[in-house]
Amino acid sequence: MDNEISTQPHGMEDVEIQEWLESLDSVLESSGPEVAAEILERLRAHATVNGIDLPFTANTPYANTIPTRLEPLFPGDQELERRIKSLIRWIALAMVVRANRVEHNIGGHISTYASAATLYEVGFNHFFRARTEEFEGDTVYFQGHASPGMYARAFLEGRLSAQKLENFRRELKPGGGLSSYPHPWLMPDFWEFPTVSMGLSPLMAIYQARFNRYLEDRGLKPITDAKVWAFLGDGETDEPESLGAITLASREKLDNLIFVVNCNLQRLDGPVRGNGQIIQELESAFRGARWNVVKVLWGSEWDPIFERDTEGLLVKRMGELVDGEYQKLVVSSGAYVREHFFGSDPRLLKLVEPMSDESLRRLRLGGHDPRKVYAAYKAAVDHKGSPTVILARTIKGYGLGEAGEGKNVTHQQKKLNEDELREFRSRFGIPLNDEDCIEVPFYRPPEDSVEIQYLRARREALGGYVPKRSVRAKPLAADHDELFKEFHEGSDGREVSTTMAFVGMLRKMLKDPEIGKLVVPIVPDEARTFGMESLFRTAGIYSSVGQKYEPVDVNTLLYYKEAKDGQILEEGITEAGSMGSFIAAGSAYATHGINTIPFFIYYSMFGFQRIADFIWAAADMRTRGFMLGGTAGRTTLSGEGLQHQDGNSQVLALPVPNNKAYDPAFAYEIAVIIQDGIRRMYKDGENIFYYITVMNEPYAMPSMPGDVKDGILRGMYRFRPATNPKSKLRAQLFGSGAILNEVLRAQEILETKYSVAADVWSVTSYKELYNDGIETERWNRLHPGEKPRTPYVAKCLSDAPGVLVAASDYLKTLPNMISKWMPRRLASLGTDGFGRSEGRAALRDFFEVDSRFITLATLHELFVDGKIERCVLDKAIKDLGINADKPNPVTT
Ligand SMILES: Cc1ncc(C[n+]2csc(CCOP(=O)(O)OP(=O)(O)O)c2C)c(N)n1
Ligand SMILES: [Mg+2]
Repeated sequence: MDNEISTQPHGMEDVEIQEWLESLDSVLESSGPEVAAEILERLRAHATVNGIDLPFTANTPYANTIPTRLEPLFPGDQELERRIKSLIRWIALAMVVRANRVEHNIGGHISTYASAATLYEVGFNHFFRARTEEFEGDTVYFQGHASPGMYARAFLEGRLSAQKLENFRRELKPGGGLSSYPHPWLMPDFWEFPTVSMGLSPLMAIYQARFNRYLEDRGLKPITDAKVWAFLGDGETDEPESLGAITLASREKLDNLIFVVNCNLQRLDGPVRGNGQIIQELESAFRGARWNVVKVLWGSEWDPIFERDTEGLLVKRMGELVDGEYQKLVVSSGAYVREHFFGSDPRLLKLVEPMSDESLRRLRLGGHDPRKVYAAYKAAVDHKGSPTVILARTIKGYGLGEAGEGKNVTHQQKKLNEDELREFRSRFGIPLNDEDCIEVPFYRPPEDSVEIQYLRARREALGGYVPKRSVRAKPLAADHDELFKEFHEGSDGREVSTTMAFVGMLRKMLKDPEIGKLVVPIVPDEARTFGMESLFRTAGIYSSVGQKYEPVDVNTLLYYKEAKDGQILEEGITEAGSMGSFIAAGSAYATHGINTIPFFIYYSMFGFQRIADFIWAAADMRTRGFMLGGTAGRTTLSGEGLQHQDGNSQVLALPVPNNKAYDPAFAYEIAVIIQDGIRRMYKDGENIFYYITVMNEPYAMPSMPGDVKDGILRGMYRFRPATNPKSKLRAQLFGSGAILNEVLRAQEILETKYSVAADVWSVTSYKELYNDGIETERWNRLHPGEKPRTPYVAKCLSDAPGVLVAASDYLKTLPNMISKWMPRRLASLGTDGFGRSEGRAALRDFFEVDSRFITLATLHELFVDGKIERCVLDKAIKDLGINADKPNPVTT
């Protein structure tokens, strides 16, 4: 095992090693740890030069990182803090037990908080600074499953009523309840960060800490020593996102970031690493990534034993055990510990000879000892130059005894029987008699009790209560008619893509006196793909160290300019990380009171499809801003094939309730959507965010045909009516995004070749139309006595004659889902199926969404209605060059 330290080097006398150790001790004493470290480093280099092959290890021994002699004095009243913590333990447990008595299987977690109580309480009493007028405050990501503990504390603080606690996990009860986990959407005055989808919060915290530096470097907020704390489970670190961004944190020297990993060695089903050591594994990962790692393994009761152990036997023994053994040991009797742990070596046994079995049983782990935890936190906040991770050993279900302490089933434990409740009560000294305690009341000492007074005083000293969410940014004026006007006028025949049009708007927004500074462009290594490289030079790419090299392209106009006050967040190839920045920037109106407006532009297939859960968390967090899915559309992106061609994202955006999803075709549509979005989010304070697909197919951008703004925003408007509305053969064609041009071509073919007069509608958002439809239906259902309302789609089409045909570059389900509000049957064309490596024309033929297929679908609808003869249809298939026996793109 990596952390083994040998006590019997080959052929070396004990006395020799003792001499080496003593001289190191004396250097430590006389010159301090830095000099001692320097000597060791020199020795290591010297050994390597002389051919000694030292094995690589990123691990330190299985021991506390901070030696007892360097522990700071604990500044609080330890006994009082213990009593407060015990009360919180009781209330947190009571919430879960009571909730499950009323509603069987309502759930909740006892054992997570039980193991983490000391980790949180030391933070609450001594470290977490609240947001105040004068100070931005620390940012804390609370582990989702520990939420009962946070509620219990807020109850003691007088911030949550007993009724709210009673309704834990029963939010729909009269008077409201408490959400199961941290959800800003559900408790917007309390929770700031959704953390319960495991693995998201570590990454979000890293990007939050980096964004804080970005705001400082760009002069948008003062430089402070505010910290970002993230509390995670050890099992949670298996999620790839958890450790996925840790090198960014060290590269950026984020010493404003502290991870606390609650190492109870268990996850839901059983041990995290039964056959290994999760703490050592995490230590090497974080040390390898150049984090400052602080291990808090053993409580103060162990200190005298270590002191007696001059041979390093104890550390060696500790390094030998696997977590599965530890899990058993820490909840076993003193006699068992003596036999199975110390009994492996008579010298070890001797170390604990003076101790009774009872005192062996009471040897605490580091994460349950406030003094050790305080020392670790203090070291973390004082540390400079790199982020810190604290690996704190605890017991899952601490204090639950037979009800689940350290047991594999403990994660799911929600009920305690009478004996177990009494035992828990006694163990933590809750002042309730045998009878009362069975009711598991939310016991709160009187307001003037020392406990409540102390608790309040500590929070007062730290600026107020945590967690607490408030919107602190002032609304913008958001008067941007001038800014967006030019985009209403079309491109004068010049062929541009909607991406280029968007980049033009972004460039202009960056110069705007009100929002210029607030715009945060975010890109995951795709700026050139989107033609954004001109912004490198003008806006600069953010780098906390500026630019230490002369870029290879310095002589070109658009050189790669990195700068300390650069505005663009060029994240590299990480959509997840970019989303972390998007969330930090899009929630800064609350976290920092700053209205930063993120524009995150990325390859559309790698958004909702790849990082949907981050998007869901962003939605929960009331994040504001614009996500732009670039190179969108299954047939618009040519050549790239199955993995890149996106016909999905507009569908995948449907489930996110507060996400506005648009598939615009023209520059003026984008301008209208963005201008209105800024107004809604940053002036009116709506908790929405936008997803806009932009394409790379160039075509002439038309000017806005009259005042269609309302239609653009609501989801559809008539873009080009038929020239001959009196025609006998009529149709309504619906197109979106780049496929709108195919629809317009079909309109022409239908008119010139088949005498069909078609109106063309631009459908900018099927999602908006769908939401309007279901809301109207709902209202009508609930108000049968009132005049029924009409869905917007139905209103638009009330006097629109003819057959109905829709075509989009996304799944057919999009048009289909609004067809029920249309006056007649709808034929839908879309791009269900895998993409292909091909050019646009071939792709549109393959997926049957080009002008010929739209024409055919229209004629077919007319045929079904008995308006045209079969022979017209047969001839059309031939004339249009359609292969009727081509394979079905959905299944090939
Ligand atoms: C992404 C995700 N997958 C699964 C779960 C379900 N889940 C909730 S808690 C848990 C175990 C947590 O173990 P750990 O991270 O060690 O936390 P502990 O409770 O031990 O502190 C699991 C699997 C989840 N919340 N999120
Ligand atoms: Mg765990």
